[in-house]
Amino acid sequence: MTKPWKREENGETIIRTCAWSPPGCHPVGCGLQLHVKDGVLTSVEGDPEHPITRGALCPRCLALKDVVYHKDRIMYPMKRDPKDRGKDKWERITLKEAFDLLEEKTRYFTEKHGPESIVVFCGTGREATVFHNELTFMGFGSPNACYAQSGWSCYAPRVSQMAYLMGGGYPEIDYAARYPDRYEHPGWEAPKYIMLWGKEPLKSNADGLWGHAIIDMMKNYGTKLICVDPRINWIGTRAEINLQLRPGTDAALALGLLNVIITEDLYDHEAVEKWTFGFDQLAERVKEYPPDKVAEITWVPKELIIDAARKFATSKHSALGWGLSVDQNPNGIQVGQALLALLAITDNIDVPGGCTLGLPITDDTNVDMINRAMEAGTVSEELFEKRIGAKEYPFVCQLMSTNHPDAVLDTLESGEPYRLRMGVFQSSNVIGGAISAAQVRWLEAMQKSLEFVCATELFHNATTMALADLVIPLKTFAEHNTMVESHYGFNVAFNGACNAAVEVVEGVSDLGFMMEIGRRMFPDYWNQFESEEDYQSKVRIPDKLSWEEFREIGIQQPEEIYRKAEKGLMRFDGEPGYMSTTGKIELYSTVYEHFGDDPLPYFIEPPRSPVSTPELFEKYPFVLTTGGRVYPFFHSEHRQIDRLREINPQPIVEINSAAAKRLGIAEGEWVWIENELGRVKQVAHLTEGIGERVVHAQHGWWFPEQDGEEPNLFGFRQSNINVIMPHKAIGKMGFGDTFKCEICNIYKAAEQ
Ligand SMILES: Nc1nc2c(c(=O)[nH]1)N[C@H]1C(S)=C(S)[C@@H](COP(=O)(O)OP(=O)(O)OC[C@H]3O[C@@H](n4cnc5c(=O)[nH]c(N)nc54)[C@H](O)[C@@H]3O)O[C@H]1N2
Ligand SMILES: Nc1nc2c(c(=O)[nH]1)N[C@H]1C(S)=C(S)[C@@H](COP(=O)(O)OP(=O)(O)OC[C@H]3O[C@@H](n4cnc5c(=O)[nH]c(N)nc54)[C@H](O)[C@@H]3O)O[C@H]1N2
Ligand code: SF4
Ligand SMILES: [Mo]
Repeated sequence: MTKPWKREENGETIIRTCAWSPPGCHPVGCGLQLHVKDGVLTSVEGDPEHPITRGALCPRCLALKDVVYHKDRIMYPMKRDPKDRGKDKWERITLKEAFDLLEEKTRYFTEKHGPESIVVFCGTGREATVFHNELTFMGFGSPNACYAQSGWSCYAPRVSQMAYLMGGGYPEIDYAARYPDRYEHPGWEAPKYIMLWGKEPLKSNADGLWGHAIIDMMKNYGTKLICVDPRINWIGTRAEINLQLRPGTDAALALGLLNVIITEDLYDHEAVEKWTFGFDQLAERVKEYPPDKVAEITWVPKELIIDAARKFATSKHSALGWGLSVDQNPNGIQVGQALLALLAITDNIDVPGGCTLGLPITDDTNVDMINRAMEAGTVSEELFEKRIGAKEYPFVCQLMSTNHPDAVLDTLESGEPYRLRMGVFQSSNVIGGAISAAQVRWLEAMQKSLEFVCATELFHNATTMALADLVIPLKTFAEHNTMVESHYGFNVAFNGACNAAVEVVEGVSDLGFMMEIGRRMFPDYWNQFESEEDYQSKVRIPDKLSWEEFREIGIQQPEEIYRKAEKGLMRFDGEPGYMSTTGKIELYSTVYEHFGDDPLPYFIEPPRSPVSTPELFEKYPFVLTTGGRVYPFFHSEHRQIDRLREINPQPIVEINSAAAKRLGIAEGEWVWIENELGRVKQVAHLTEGIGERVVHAQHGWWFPEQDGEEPNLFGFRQSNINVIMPHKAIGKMGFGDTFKCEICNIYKAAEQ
């Protein structure tokens, strides 16, 4: 018998809830029980009745209380005189005054310079993300929604590829996510092999895949692992095969695997015949990638490539978990295409123990807000066309409805085609945080271009200190009601209720922020919603249940249906097949061709690499990959939470032990990581788990304990790896960056 969402026990109120943000996490919605006494959160524990997490939590949720009651938390709205930017000089104001000021500035810039002069920045996965387009188009009436990672290189590339190649549906490992009885469910099968491609789900729980589900399947059902990762990470130490590739050569490796499978006739002829388009052309293309050549490119031994291909193709069924490394690669569009081909030709799509598919996304979701905004009259088609970079990068900007990140930096610097004058930061610490490359350029460009800046935040950081004129505090997920939808709706495991348990700040939730500015700017539309809960019910909760009805259910898992293409569920017209131009999964992409790229997957070297720039590589003789996730932090967050910081006190760069020895670098020493753009300092960690020619640096580093004022800005210039990540190292179609495939030199820092 499931417990109610709220109960009294031993003088405490216990609230069952799903976790989300803030503090940051992806929309995974792990199950929590929040204990409250006299209006104060006293403890946090896992919820054993949550069908997926079953009581398991990672350290960040266990430290939730430390975030909620942290001494440095922003407790009330604050404004600052623009001449004091960079100084810790804030004036407390009321929430009403904060929104009055925001409204006044929004009206001023809209009337004087056009709504396109306002740009709304948003980062990853947090609640703000699902409202980003809506807030921009229907709150501020601007077309410029910006996710500032170069090449929009997170998740969007993978989702777009699937939309272009098969009309939607995001393939995810079948870990029995949609069954209330999970692994016991009749008809579910465990994958025989899981290939983890540049993904470490134990640490990242990325997007809506829980790493511990993989452990469950390995322990209880004998599932075996193939890891494709330049590092042997924790889960890699349990893998049967590790393909330790040179960072950024993923497309070559995927094409090599396809070569083996097609040459040795290991593919599923019926699946190919019925559900794919362009197999013969693909078969021709992969001839260019025989295993010995691929071994040379990728640094993966030929025998391992052949072994992995055979095992993956001949085990019914195999699943693939594809991670961020697919996106953070200028060649990533082709990596995704080759990986989808790998699944499709081995009949591992939408089958038990293979990869499940989400249903195609319909218009009434939050994904494409533009139609709703145009209907409500908050933006016009003409205004929408003014999105920065939309004309240059249609492959990115049409489907995402946003602007192009790299084009935004160009515009901030040049004022062309028009000047961006007002910035809103909602869930993105663009300066000295995680998202942007060439961070000092972003800082200087925004200082020059943005005349008014508003940020919603939990804590001050380099972005608020350097730029904000107005700061509005955020309620954590323990302080507001919302619905978390795993995988952003692309392959939903469940929808869960996040229940408010305590009141702490004079602030807003992301939805509350949007509704308040929306009501002021576009009352005709926004006044239809009485409250945040009413909005949730009318717009987000399936079947439009009321908030009260939904929170009683708590967790709502959609039905699992395999082989949806056969059943006509992958097309809006109900016909069998997929919603692509050809009605099939396009191994040969008519859409890539239309946008001017090669319709077939191919490998291209990263812009800087031992092969593409051998002379530069002599000077910078390591391949650099960055940003592998760690338990205690979500991007730039949590650095001020002592219990979490203790786990990872300083920024760490991983170096192979033998290579470090040659360089005279010992464990725990500060080293410089240097490239053409400059250098940053991190602490060396020596390991056998990474090849001798590769290093891995952590991302998102700043030091909340240091001076926050200019010029120090919490010391981000010292250690934040994105200070030396390049601007616009993007792919031909506009997606991808080189965060996981750069080059650098490493040497001991004189001062330790
Ligand atoms: N704790 C925590 N969880 C998070 C986040 C966080 O900041 N902290 N961030 C969230 C976000 S926004 C995202 S996008 C996800 C990302 O989560 P994941 O998709 O799991 O990605 P990463 O952890 O960045 O990297 C996964 C693995 O890719 C390997 N790798 C590096 N370069 C390459 C390469 O060139 N090719 C291949 N094949 N592998 C490579 C790394 O060594 C690493 O082990 O995590 C989410 N979850
Ligand atoms: N070198 C390198 N850089 C990377 C990566 C990498 O692998 N390597 N990964 C990249 C990836 S995949 C991503 S997605 C980006 C992420 O980049 P971002 O998502 O921009 O992450 P942060 O810099 O931590 O900034 C997020 C801010 O939002 C605030 N916040 C937290 N929760 C909420 C909330 O619910 N609402 C609102 N309004 N604010 C909230 C936090 O306090 C924080 O200051 O980083 C990218 N940067
Ligand atoms: S992944 Fe970790 S931090 Fe995120 S919701 Fe789950 S337990 Fe909390
Ligand atoms: Mo991300």
